[in-house]
Amino acid sequence: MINSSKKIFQKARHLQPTTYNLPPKKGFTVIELLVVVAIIGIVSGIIVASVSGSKAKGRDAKRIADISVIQLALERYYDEKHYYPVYLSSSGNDDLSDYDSSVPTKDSLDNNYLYKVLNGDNATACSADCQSYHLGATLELYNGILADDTDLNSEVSGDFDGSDNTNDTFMYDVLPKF
Ligand SMILES: [Ca+2]
Ligand SMILES: [Ca+2]
Repeated sequence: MINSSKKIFQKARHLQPTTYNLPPKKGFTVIELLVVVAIIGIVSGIIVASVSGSKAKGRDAKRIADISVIQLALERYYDEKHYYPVYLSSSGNDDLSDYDSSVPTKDSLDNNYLYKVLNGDNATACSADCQSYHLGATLELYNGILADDTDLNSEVSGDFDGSDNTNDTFMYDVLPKF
């Protein structure tokens, strides 16, 4: 073992260092640096956009879920009183949130959900003993659920326009389920 190590050492001593004719070292050119900076900018822009897009998607999912929660509470209210509350939340006495304070009335960005009581025809204004309602939330991104929502534009004073514009307005709106 010691002998073979010695032999290897002796062989290694006779090896000549190898030299290569490498071109002289150059730094990056300004253009190369600019290209790298531009690529980093584009990549980080894509990452930021996808992260903020997924956050918006999450907020929209919560809005859609909240609308279902509100609808269920509205039906419980209706079962008891045989009419829908005039407001989701206000200082008045006939509010859904007075009936059940756990029901969400705002999204995570503090925007109120949209709500208007209507008569049973879904086309005329109602102020008491209301038999229908129009409920909605503005989504941040297009969502497949918009293909099957109500899109009601009743033109009743105080009601919101439930129409969707596939470019910029994603208004998820519903009427009573039953
Ligand atoms: Ca729609
Ligand atoms: Ca709509």
